Amino acid sequence: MSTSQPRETLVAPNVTRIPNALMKLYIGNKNYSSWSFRPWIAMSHFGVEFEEILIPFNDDAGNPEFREFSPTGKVPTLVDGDLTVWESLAILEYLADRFPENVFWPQDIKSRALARAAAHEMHGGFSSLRSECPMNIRRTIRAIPVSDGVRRDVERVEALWSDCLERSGGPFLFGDFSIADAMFAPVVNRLEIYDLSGHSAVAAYSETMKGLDAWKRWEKAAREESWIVPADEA
Ligand SMILES: N[C@@H](CCC(=O)N[C@@H](CS)C(=O)NCC(=O)O)C(=O)O
Repeated sequence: MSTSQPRETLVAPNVTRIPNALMKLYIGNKNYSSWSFRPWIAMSHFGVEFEEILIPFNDDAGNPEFREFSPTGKVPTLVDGDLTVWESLAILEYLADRFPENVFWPQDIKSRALARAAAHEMHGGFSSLRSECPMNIRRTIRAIPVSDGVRRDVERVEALWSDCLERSGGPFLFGDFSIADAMFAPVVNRLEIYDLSGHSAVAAYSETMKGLDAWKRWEKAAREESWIVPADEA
């Protein structure tokens, strides 16, 4: 009797098989590219198969090569067959539509509304925190002088995260991992490496995020990179 298994049983249950060519996710340096980290961690967490194409920054802002696949000249960019999707949050929304069996957003309508509000707030806000405190996975924890704008951003993150965690009961912002967590992943790194918060909800949530297998894989790869972007070494 044959001992071979039907193919389906050899596939991890959370891996979505894509019939044709793999989707391509173009990203920048794992150590610094905070926008790239967002769709990457969600796709990796949910087991969506994709081809990662990493093109390192060759100057402070990016790489002229990004223009070859991205209409904005920025990463991340997702290419799915003849479709190109730019903007991290639009990519995540597309994935939620494309793979409805993976629950990218909370299922409850009110929680979903709040998760979308949090994700959009991250996408369009926190400009002081983003500009003064770049994501830097390899950096060892060291405080830097920060503006009042950064302090206000951190207070808002603390209030938002503690409110979400209290409502949902955690361990992620809306209970299970969702797009909202993917959007805030780089903030977890920023609060830690610049020693910006002593809030207990931040500490607990950060441990949850850093415990994700997908986080560990991104972090390992970032530590193995050797590119240095001086503008992001605050
Ligand atoms: N709003 C965009 C921001 C993308 C972005 O700024 N990406 C950076 C890398 S993390 C980039 O490609 N910079 C190149 C440039 O600005 O020329 C998104 O959400 O995807």
